[in-house]
Amino acid sequence: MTNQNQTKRLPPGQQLVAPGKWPIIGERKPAESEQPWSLEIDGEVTQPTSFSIAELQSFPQTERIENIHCVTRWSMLDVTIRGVLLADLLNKVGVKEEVKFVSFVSRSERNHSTSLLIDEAIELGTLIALNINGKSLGLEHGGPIRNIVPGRYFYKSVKWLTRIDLLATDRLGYWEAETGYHNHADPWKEERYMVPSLDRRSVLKLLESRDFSGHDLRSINASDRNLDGLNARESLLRDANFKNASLIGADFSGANLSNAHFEKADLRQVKFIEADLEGADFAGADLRGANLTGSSLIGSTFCNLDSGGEISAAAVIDQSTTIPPEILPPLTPTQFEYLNSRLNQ
Ligand SMILES: Nc1nc2c(c(=O)[nH]1)N[C@H]1C(S)=C(S)[C@@H](COP(=O)(O)O)O[C@H]1N2
Ligand SMILES: [Mo]
Repeated sequence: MTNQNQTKRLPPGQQLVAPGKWPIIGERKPAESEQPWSLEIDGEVTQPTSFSIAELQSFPQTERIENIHCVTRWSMLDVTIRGVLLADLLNKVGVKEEVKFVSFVSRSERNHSTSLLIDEAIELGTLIALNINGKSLGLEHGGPIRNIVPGRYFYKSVKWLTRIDLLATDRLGYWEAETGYHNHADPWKEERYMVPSLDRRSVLKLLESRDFSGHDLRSINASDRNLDGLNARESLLRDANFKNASLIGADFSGANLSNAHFEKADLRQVKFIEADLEGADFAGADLRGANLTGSSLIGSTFCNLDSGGEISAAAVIDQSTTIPPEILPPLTPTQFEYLNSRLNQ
C-alpha cells in the first residue's frame, strides 16, 4: 500500500508498481546480430570512438538511487542504478562546440532512439547503466546496456544502447515522432504528449457523425458530450478526454486509448475488446455491461485513494461487467484489489 511519504515522491497521475514487478514496455528484445556488443560515440565529436562492454565496466562506475516514471502511469521508487556517467564518457571523446543535442540509439529492429538537450542530459546525471539493483541488466530490460535519464519519463531511456550521436540539431526519437510523446518529458509537469493540432471543423464533423473508426484523434476533447453508440473501432485516441461523457453502447474495440480520460463517464454496454487501455483513467465511470476482454491494463485506474487510504471515485462495476481475470495482473496493487473485490462479490 502506498504510504504518505511515497505519495509525495510520486509525480501527478502516477502509481507505484507492486514490489519487484517491473513491467516490460515497448520492444522486448534487441535485434539479432553476430557482432559483439559495442557502444559507438559518433556525430559531432573530434574522435568517433567505440567502447566494448569490458571497457565500459573498467571505467569508474557511479551509483545512484533514482525513481522511474513511465508515461503509462506506473512508477518504481528507489532503484539502484550503476554505470558510467554520460558526462565522464563524453570527456573521453572531445565533444565539438556546436553540439546541442544527444541522441541515444538502440540495437533493435526499428533502430529505436530518443534525444535530449545535451546540457539537460548531463545535468540530470544520465547514466550508461550496466547494473540495476545489484544485478546486471536483464536482456528484456535493455541489457547489456541502456541509458537512464533520471527525472524524465522512462521513454528517454533506451534499451540495448549501441550508439550515442552528438548533434547540432535535434532528431526526434521513435516514440516522440510516432506517437506524439512530449519531447521534454518532465513527469512533474506531466509532459506526456505534444497536443497535435486537430482541425476544429473536421473534429466537429466526426463528433456529429459519431463515427471515429480508424481516425487519428489523439488528445481530442470530447468531455461532457453525448456520444451514445459511438463507433470508435481501431481509432487512435491516446490522451483523449471523455470525462463525464455519455458513451452508452459505444464500440472502442481495437482502439488505442492509452492515457485516455473516462472519469465519471457513462460507459454502460461499451466494448473495449482488444483495446489498449494502458494508463486510462476510469475513476467514477459506470462500467456496467462493459466488456474489456483482451484489453491491456498497465497503469489503468478504476478508483482513487484519498489521503487517509480510503477508496473514492470508484468505477461502478458488477457481474454484468466483463473483465477476465487474465488481464488483471498488470494493474497496480490498489487497482488489482479493487477490481478483484468487485468482480468476486
Ligand atoms: N529500444 C527500445 N527502448 C525503449 C523502448 C522501446 O520500445 N525500445 N520503450 C521505452 C519506453 S516507452 C519505456 S517506458 C521503457 C521501458 O523499459 P522497460 O521495458 O525496461 O520497463 O523503455 C523505453 N526504451
Ligand atoms: Mo513508456
